[in-house]
Amino acid sequence: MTWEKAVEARRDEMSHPVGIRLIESVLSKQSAVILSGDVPSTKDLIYLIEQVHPWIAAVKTHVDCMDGDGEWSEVIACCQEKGLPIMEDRKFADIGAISHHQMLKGWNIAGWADAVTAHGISGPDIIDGLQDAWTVAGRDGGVVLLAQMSSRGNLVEKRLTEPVVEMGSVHESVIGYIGNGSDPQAIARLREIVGDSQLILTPGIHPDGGDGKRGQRYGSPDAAIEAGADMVIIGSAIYKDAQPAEMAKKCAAATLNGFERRAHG
Ligand code: 6AU
Repeated sequence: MTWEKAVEARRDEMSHPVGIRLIESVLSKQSAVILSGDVPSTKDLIYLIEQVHPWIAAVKTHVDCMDGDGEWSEVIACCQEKGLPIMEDRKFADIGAISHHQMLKGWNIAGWADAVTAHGISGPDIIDGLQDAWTVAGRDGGVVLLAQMSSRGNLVEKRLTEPVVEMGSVHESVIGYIGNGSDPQAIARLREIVGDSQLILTPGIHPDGGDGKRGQRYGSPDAAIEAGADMVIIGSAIYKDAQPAEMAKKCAAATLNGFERRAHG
């Protein structure tokens, strides 16, 4: 089976419009890379996206980590122009009512994010709170719950993986989960629990593997996809490289290789 057939099969298993859109983006961009745009400013982010957009399928943001030397609306416009869905990595964790407000006030995340990350620690009402905010904004949006983490010693993987997936599996708005990209065996275990109807997106990805700063751990993009991830989230490996476009291209090719290996494995 080719990588294309393997990804088309994944698209057919999705039911949420945002899940379908993400997988269609993988097909059209021939890349399962989500760019984690953790650069210092909006200008830097736009410059980075301009360089690497042919080899990425989506952009993940930390809107609250940007120096305001430009308008956030320019980042949104840039992603829209390149056909890139945006996932805001807000890691919502509060009660449902406050998460709802956090989506609509401040950065007005519901107004532009196609997906957001959230912890399951506060219980299932957080998902309704986030979903209702998109309804108010008149937009489709999908929640990605943290079922594992890539950081050393995290408690999510120790205690919460099964309960989080149990919570997310009964909720239409949950399009998928964050998995631990540094550990292919952990990804394979997560895939077994999740099944095929939801996505697994994995940060903690660097072609060189090894450990990153402040407890971050890395695995390779092809191994993560082969183990069961649908898309890999890559930040510093791309934006710190001397040639970000070349690195993005290399990572994109590795993800397709991962799909082929999974199909033949
Ligand atoms: O590729 P990096 O290490 O430069 O960046 C990884 C990105 C960062 C983290 O906030 C995020 O991925 N992340 C997440 C997410 C996406 O939720 C979870 C996690 O366990 N580890 C992780 O690094 O923007």
